[in-house]
Amino acid sequence: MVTKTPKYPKPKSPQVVEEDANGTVLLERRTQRTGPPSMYQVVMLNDDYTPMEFVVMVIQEFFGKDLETSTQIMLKIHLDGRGVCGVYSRDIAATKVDQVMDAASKAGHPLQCISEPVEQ
Ligand code: TYC
Repeated sequence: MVTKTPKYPKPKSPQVVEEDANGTVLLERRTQRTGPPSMYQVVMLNDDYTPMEFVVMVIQEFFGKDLETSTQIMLKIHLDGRGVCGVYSRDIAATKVDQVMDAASKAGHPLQCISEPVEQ
């Protein structure tokens, strides 16, 4: 099979072409966004029952934060209702959520954790 190489370069991003009433052609360059977002944040939610020490331990163990950082994140969740524990690819974020939820339910705590796409 013969494949021809195009003689002109492909546009770097799609262009929207419009023509106004005077016949003027308008080109607009837009950044191409296809596919799902690439990074996800793991967000822990506050509740009234999970002990603070347990939350700090979970953040240290599953998100690799030191004691001081984990304590700060826990206090932010306690005060604001939610806090980001880490940012990962979609699969790793989902695994972190599973690990946290599993550890919490085994310990009998209602701690909740979710993952969500990072706002771009
Ligand atoms: N609010 C809980 C308490 O006062 C502590 C807590 C912090 C619970 C963070 C969950 O994600 C959480 N014991």
